[in-house]
Amino acid sequence: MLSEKTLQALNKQIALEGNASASYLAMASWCERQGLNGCATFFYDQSAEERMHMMKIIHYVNEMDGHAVISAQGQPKGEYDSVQELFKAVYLQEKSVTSAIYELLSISNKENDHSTTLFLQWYVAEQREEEAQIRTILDKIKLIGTGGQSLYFIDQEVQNINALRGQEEAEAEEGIA
Ligand code: OFO
Repeated sequence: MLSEKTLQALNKQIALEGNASASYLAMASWCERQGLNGCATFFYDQSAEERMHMMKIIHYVNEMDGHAVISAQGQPKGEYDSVQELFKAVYLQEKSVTSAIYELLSISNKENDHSTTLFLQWYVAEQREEEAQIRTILDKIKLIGTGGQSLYFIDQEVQNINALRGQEEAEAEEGIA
């Protein structure tokens, strides 16, 4: 059974994950129009992941006899001046989701809600990985610079990350990782 405070915070997190999914979808669409196919694939996949994060919380809340509420989402930002600006926005977005997860954890701790605290551990690890991945991309973007073919090389780097991610997922499915 969830306390009212925890339920409210979890419902807020459902909205945040849903917003993140919509925001990544808009970014994917922007990248696709720019011919950045590696980046577009990255964000389409990321959007699907965020939706999965949202779904996990919805199922958890309902399993705990709460009521998972789905709130309306505003239109996500769909235009960027550069791929650099876009990835900086992603990093800020992920950091704010991490803060929201920490906030949720401090509520569940205060409420002695061990089940929710345990449930949230997965999100803590996920956020750490996501932030690290975006920092890696930002570092590469900085190294590549803004020269003539920089967009091509940035897209290639992100495509390499997609390939690695696909490989890790396949290994995890086979129980290797
Ligand atoms: Fe939901 O993983 Fe980031 O935001």
